[in-house]
Amino acid sequence: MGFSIGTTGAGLGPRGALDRFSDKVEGKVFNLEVVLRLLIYVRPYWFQMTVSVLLLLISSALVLTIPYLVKIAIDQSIAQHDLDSLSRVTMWMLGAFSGLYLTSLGQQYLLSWIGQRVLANLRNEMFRHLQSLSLGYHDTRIVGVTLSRVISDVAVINELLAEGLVTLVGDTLLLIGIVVTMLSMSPRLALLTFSVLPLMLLVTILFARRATAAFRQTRARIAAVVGDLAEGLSGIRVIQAFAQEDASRTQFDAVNRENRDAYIEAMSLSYIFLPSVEFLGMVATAIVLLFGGLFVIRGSLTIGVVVAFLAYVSRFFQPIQELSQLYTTMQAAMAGGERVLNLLDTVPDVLDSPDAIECPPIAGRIELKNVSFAYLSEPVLHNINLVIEAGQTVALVGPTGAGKTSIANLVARFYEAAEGAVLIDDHNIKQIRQHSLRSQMGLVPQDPFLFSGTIADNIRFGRPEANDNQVKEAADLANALEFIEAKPNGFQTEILEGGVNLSLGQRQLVCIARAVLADPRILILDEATASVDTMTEVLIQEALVQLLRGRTAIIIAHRLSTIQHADQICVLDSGSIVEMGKHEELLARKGLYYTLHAS
Ligand code: M5T
Ligand code: MG
Repeated sequence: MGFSIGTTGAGLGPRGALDRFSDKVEGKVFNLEVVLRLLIYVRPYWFQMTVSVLLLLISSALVLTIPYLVKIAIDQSIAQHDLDSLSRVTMWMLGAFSGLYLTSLGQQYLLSWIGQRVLANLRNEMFRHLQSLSLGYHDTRIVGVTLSRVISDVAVINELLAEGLVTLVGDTLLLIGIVVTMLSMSPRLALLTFSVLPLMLLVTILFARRATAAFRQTRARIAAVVGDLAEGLSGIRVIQAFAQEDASRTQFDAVNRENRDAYIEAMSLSYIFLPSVEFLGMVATAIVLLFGGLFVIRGSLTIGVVVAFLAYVSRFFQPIQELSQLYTTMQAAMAGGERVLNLLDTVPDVLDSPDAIECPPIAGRIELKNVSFAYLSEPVLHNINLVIEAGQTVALVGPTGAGKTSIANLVARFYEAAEGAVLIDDHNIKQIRQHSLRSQMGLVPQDPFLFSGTIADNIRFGRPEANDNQVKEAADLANALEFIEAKPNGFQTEILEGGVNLSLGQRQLVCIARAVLADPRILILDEATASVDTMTEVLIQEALVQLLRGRTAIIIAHRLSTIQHADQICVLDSGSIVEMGKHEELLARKGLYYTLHAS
C-alpha cells in the first residue's frame, strides 16, 4: 500500500533556498497507517514494552495513592491522636515512594533501551535501502536532506514510539484516575475545582493550533540549514577558490537566521502556554483552599481531603502540559514517519527480475543492441549498436558530453536502458543478478574515488582477502608502486576522505591497482580528463597493456594516444556512434576522429 504525500505543502516563503529542502509531507497529527507500520519496529521488543507499560500502570497507581495516604494520616491518625496508625501510614507512604522510585526508574530504563534499539534498527534498514537504490535516485536527491532523514526524522519517530505513546497512555490514565479519585472524595469540591477546565481546554487548543504551524516552520528551516551546510562544506574548495566565502556565509546566515526566528517563535508559544497552564493550576489551588476551607469550617469536609486535593491539583496539570506538547511531537513524528516510510518504499529503478540468474564466470562478450537512454527526460544515447567480443579492447572517444561515460554506466548497469538491450555473454543484463555481474567487472571511474583509510585498504577494496604481496603486485602492474613506495609510510599511507592528499593521477593509479587486484573479466576505464601529466600518462599506458591482457575492456580516452592499439575505436557524437574502426582506418577516413586527433 502506498503512502499519500500530504498536499498541504510546507507553506514556506518565496525563498528558493528553502524550497529546495522543504517538507512535502506535513499536516496530519495522527496517521494510523504510519503508526501501525512503525510499530512493526517495536514488535521484537513486545515483552519489554509490556513490562514497561505494567511498570507505568503501577507507578500511576502509586502517584494516585500517595495523597490518599496523606489524607488518612491527617484525618484518621493525627486527628484521632493515634500514633500507631500514624507510623503505619507513614511506613505505607515510604513503601509507596520507594515503589514509585523503582517503577519509574525501571520504566524509563526500559523505554530508552527499547527506543535506542528501534532507532538503530531503523537507521540500519534505511542505510541498507539507500545502498540498494540506484544512482538514478541518488542523482536527484540532496545529500544533506537524505542525511536529515536518517538522523533527525528517525530520532523524532523514536521520540514518539518510545516516549510519546507511553506518555499518552500513562498521562491519560493518570488524569482519569485523579478525576475519579477527586470526585469520589468530595464531588462538590471536585466539581468546583474542575471549573477551570473549560478555560484550560481553550488555552490548550489555541496553543496546539499555533504551535503546529510554528514547529512545522522550524522543521522545514532546520532541513534548510542542514542542506545548506552540507552543500557549503562539500563545495568548500570551489567556494574558497572563487573567494565566495562571503556569499556562502550570507546564504548560510540567512537560512540560519530564519531557523532561529522560527524556533524562537515556536518556543515563545510554549513560554506563554506553560505558565498559563501553571497559572490556571494556581487558580485551581486557590479554589480548593477557599471552598475546601469553607467546607471544613462549616464542618462538612475534613482537612485531610483538602490537603489531598491540593496534592492532586498540583499533579493534575503536569499531564495536561505533557499531553499538549505531545501533540507537536506527534505531528513531527507523523511527518517524519511518512518521509522515512516513503524512502523505504522507494523501489530501485534498477531491479533484478525475479528469475535473474547468478552469473557463472563470464567470457566477457558485451553487446549493446539498439540502446537508447535518458537520465531524466533529455535523451542522451540514441540507438547504439556495439559488439565487443570477449577479450577485445574497445575505445570510446568523442567530444565532451558525447555519452561515453553514459555507455559505461549502462554496461555496469548503474542505470537501465530505456530502449534496447545490453547483453553480456548473450544474457540480457536484466536477467543477471547485479551483484554477480559487478563482481566480475572492474571499473576505474572518471573521478577516481578513494575512501579514508590506507592506500593498501583502498587497493584491497574489491578483494578484502588479498594478502600484502598480492596488493603489491597489483600496484606494480598498475605502475603505482613507484609513487607509493616513495611515500614515507608506503602502503600504510593514510588517505584522507575522497583521496584529497593524493594527486588526481595518483588516485587514478590506485584505482587501477584496485581494479587489477579484483581481477575482473570486464574492465571499464574512464580516463580522467586531461588531469594526468605526460609522465603519468606513459605510466598509465604501460599499466594498461598489462591490465588488459585476457580481458574485455572498454577504454574511454581523452588522449587518443592511449588507445591506438585498441581492437576497435568507436567515435561518439551527441549520443550516437558516428564512426567505428581501427586507428589507421579512422584517420584515413578524415572524419570526426581525424579532427579530434588533429586537435
Ligand atoms: C552525456 C548527461 C550529461 C551529458 C550526457 C554521467 C551523466 C551524464 N549526464 C547526466 O545527465 N547524468 C549523469 O550522471 O549525459 O554525458 P557523458 O556520458 O558523461 O559524456 P562523456 O563521458 O562523453 O563526456 P566527458 O566530458 O566525460 O568526455 O549531456 O549532461
Ligand atoms: Mg565522461
